[in-house]
Amino acid sequence: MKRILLVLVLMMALVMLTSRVTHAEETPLTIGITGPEYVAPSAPFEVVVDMKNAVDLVGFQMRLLYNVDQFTFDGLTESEDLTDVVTLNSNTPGVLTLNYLDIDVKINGDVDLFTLTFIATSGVDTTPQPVIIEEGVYNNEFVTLDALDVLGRVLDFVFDLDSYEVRRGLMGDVNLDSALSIHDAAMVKLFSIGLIDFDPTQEELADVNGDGFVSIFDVAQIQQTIANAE
Ligand SMILES: [Ca+2]
Ligand SMILES: [Ca+2]
Repeated sequence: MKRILLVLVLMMALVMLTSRVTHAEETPLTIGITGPEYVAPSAPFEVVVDMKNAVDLVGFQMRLLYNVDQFTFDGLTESEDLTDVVTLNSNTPGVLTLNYLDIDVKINGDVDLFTLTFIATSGVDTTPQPVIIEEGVYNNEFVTLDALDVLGRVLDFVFDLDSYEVRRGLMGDVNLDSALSIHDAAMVKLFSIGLIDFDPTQEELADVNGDGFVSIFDVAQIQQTIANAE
């Protein structure tokens, strides 16, 4: 009887040990996005969709949504980290469906997936807006190959897309005419020496070098940008 108990205890210990190994905490596969903090009204801008903590990944299918009132989709450029073609369906405004598979190349670690180009609608909007979010109803899938080259689904993945937001406005364009000119440079100069007032939107647009202050350095950068455009 004692021996049977001992065997039972040993078996239980073994099961617990095994399950601890199998369920070891792993950082989930995360799909994220990076891009500019401000985007110019009516101008194209790029956001990079990346993947973190990939383990022997060979493919994915996912559907992403964007706000058609704020942005127009203007194309996809595939990352050099990918070895096959990303198939994109963007026929429905506001919806991007993406597919990728290359079973010959395993993706590991942190990689860029693709760059999406959007065009912001006109006007200034200092309220931060998410550019793309996950389509939660869609069956998003990520596919791995194990050591025996057996295909498997990644069940533990996270979309971190709506934490990235942009504000619409052309940096330096403090007179809000959607163009950068010497009038803007002059106004920023007058504000930096306290001769005129700006509203909060103008003050944010005036800090073109992003150091938190409106100064003569911003004026110089705006003048440089105008000179380079000529
Ligand atoms: Ca302007
Ligand atoms: Ca500044």
